[in-house]
Amino acid sequence: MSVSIFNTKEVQEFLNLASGLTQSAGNDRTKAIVHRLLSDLFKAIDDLNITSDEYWAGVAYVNQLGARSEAGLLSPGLGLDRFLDMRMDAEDEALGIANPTPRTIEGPLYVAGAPEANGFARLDDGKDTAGHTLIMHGTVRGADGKPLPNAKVEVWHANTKGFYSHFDPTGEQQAFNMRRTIITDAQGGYKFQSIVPVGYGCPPDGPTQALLNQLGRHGNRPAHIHFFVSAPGHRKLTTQINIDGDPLVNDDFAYATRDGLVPPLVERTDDASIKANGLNGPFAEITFDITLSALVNGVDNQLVDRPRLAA
Ligand code: MBD
Ligand code: FE
Repeated sequence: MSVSIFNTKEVQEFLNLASGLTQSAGNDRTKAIVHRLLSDLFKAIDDLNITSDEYWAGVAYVNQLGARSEAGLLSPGLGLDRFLDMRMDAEDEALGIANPTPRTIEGPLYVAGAPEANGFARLDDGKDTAGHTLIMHGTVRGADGKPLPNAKVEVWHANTKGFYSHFDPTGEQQAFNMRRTIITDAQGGYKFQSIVPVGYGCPPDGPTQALLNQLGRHGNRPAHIHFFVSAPGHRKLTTQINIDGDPLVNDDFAYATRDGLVPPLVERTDDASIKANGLNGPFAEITFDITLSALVNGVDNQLVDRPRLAA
């Protein structure tokens, strides 16, 4: 039996009451958001005839999500991170702002406080012996197209098991392995040595993967490298590159792949290249230039403040 009570005066007044709209204390913005989300949930329960059993499974699910700290993982999995990016892109388009290097999602695994280096850094500690050496470099440019010395390039990526330091269930990685902050040199250049990462997979026994299973979806990302790039007079860029050739490049559960963010990966086997990089064997090379956008009326109008781990 299906009933529909959402539009009754009784339920509408109840929503106002439960959202605190009848109280002078509290926060008006919170009240407006809670009123809207609660109303949408009540309406969905009515429209879809969501059963009590389904509802309580949902409550238990939210608890599991918190217990496993996976809210920040489900969010990109359901496309919400990508949607927020789409909104920022649309805002930029409306303002006539170009982003020569596209933004893409931050993801849940950034850690503030990585060691800083000038111009060049080695990201990995050499202990991931399955790793294929990677040399990545490029020039950071300002909105005027000129190279930006002293720009800050924050970079973080996973190891060959798809695990990030500080979030590695094996406990194998030391703090800030494969995380660095590189300050660009006088020519706006950044460069790092690391290993080619492997794609991330959601914890197979976790609540995010459980919901994805219900949706008939996988929970894997192509191999990728994250960046925050910032410089005075410019907006902070949050982006990633995907490792070219990864079979999931166009099938990312977190929807972070974008045109312009899959630079070619070139295998270098010649002695000259190996010697020029101080290496002793073949390596992969990625060249990736980054162009920032200017502040808008003197401010970064899209700076994202979110709770982040700081070690
Ligand atoms: C990641 O490494 C990531 O970047 C995102 C968006 C989600 C899960 C793991
Ligand atoms: Fe990631």
